[in-house]
Amino acid sequence: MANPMGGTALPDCSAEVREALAAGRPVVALESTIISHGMPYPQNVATALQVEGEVRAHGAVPATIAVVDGRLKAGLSRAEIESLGRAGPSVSKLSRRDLPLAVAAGQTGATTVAATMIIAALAGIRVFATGGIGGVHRGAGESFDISADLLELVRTPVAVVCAGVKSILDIRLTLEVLETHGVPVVGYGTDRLPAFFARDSGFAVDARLDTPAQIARALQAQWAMGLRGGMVIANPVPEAHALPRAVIDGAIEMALADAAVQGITGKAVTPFLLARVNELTGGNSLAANIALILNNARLAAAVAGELTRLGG
Ligand code: PSU
Ligand code: MN
Repeated sequence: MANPMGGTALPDCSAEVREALAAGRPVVALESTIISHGMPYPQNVATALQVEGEVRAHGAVPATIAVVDGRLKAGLSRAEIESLGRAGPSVSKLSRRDLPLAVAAGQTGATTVAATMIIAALAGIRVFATGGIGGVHRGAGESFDISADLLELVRTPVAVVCAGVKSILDIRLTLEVLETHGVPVVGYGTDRLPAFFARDSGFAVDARLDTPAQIARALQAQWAMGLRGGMVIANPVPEAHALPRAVIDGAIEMALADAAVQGITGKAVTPFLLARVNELTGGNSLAANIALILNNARLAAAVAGELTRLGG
């Protein structure tokens, strides 16, 4: 039997995820690079489990996604989450191009937004919550460094609920790429694209939608037309946890300078910048990071619920 992407491979779903999908109940995909590379241990494991709890508390089943011993997984055990979190950045970071190689070699790795979208789509999951997506890096005119996350949003039908785009990236160019390829960027309760730690990046979104039901209807309309891609659902960090622009901008400038001096390139760039910004901003940014992920998990659960009510 063909999977939804036209191939034959299907992910291993946890019993809970399998039963929910079979019964048409809402499921929310969660990524694992945020666990291994996005936050320090042990807060990464505690947060991953808390995010799963938040999805459940809002009526959906969480499916944390990774590759374990060469198997595509949708729904990790506590022990698997603990092991990815403990291993941290020593775990492979798997994006689209890494997936076939990891499967063939029987490897274990954490999935980026792109790879998580692929495995979610294979499992039949349509809504995904994370912190921030990858995008066009500053200086991409020279480096050509554009995250595979953007091209995955172009071709894979999964809605990504995030807190916008972190300003380690060139936000203007990231929006241009999404526009060129026809990926809608929606603001939840806002006209402004959030910039992860900040509620306003200085750029507008394509549309403001104020309820999960409106978001679900937009997704249903997109997929009913046969437009295959995803959608960015940008959900601003809760007011109480937003960080001042000056604090963040200073840390980002320093992190970018350090990356240039150390000659960091390729898939190492984003994890390096994330870790450096986390170090430089300390506990405040970690608290904001946790708060915004929980906030995204709640919205994603509500959107997934509305989507199942629409029969999507
Ligand atoms: N941006 C964040 N937090 C993250 C990431 C990006 O603010 O954790 C991670 C996600 O897993 C994302 C990946 O998919 O980095 C993008 O990496 P790259 O730029 O190499 O495609
Ligand atoms: Mn890159």
